[in-house]
Amino acid sequence: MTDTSNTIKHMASPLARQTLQDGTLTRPVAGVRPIRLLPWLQVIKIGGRLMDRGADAILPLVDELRKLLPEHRLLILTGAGLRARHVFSVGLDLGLPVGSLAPLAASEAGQNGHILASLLAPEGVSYVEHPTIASQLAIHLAAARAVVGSAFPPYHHHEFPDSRIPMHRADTGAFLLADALGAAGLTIVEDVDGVYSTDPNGPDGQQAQFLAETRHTDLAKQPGSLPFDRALLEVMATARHIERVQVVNGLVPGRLTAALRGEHVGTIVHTGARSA
Ligand code: GWN
Ligand code: ATP
Repeated sequence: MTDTSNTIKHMASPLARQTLQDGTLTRPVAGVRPIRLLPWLQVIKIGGRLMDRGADAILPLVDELRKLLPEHRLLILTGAGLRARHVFSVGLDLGLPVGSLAPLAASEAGQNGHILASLLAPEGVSYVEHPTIASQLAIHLAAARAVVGSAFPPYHHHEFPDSRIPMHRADTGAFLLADALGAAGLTIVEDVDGVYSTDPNGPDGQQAQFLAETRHTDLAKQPGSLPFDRALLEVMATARHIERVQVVNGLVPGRLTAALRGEHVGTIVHTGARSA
């Protein structure tokens, strides 16, 4: 009988003998900054509320996106808008758990993506599914200058139980993806000029002050509503790559183009990420 004991391979692995619970032990291996997977990619999140406004808002934006294609390679992610708010109110009235509400709202974001992709189809732009974004984005962006997807994170029934309304919505999903891909930037396109001290369309709108530049930590201290998910501020705190996000008004032609060229035309929000 052959003695195989000398040919058995022992894999040397620095994490093999340690608990993964102790950060001080894993840090030498896990503490390094991840590589940027798609460093040339610009991610654009289009607000669901813009899509809700129909042709008047969508067609000029489609025109602007079309003209951006020779200059940039884009992942365009869409939000859910008013239909998701309606589905939340019906679902909450029926007592549905948050893990059931999340995919219902997510599918509205997907529908907006399908609409936008259809309008950009003559330029070779298609809607790509969540699993395709996860594992085949590079090949799709090698074939086309841009693709469209849903901005919602695909958490589904994996609940974050401290809220009855899904707390990780389209803005958080877009940021998580942009940071995970190590994208060049993220621009959030809204129906307002940027972030104000209070909702400019709310009852105290007269007192709303425009914030041209701010930090995620300052916004976390600001009470009241924001034009994006509050959970976005949490994920900004632990960002690895995306150092700033610009929130711009998609109802004003040229703002998105200027933002992608590095101009300051909305609200710049600084995140917790630091340049290497
Ligand atoms: O359906 O518009 O992806 O890209 O969160 O899951 O609720 O799904 O449950 O690849 O996986 O409605 O069917 O739907 O928007 O999310 O997609 O057309 O399993 O391409 O099948 O992670 O698109 O959809 O809603 O994004 O955000 O079939 Mo839709 Mo969404 Mo399509 Mo996707 Mo969810 Mo898939 Mo998914 Mo579900
Ligand atoms: P979705 O997340 O579905 O894509 P959206 O981003 O298009 O939707 P909202 O999340 O409603 O839309 O955000 C935009 C709205 O936020 C604006 O129309 C504005 O009235 C409101 N808003 C609330 N608080 C503020 C604030 N502090 N500054 C600016 N806008 C605010």
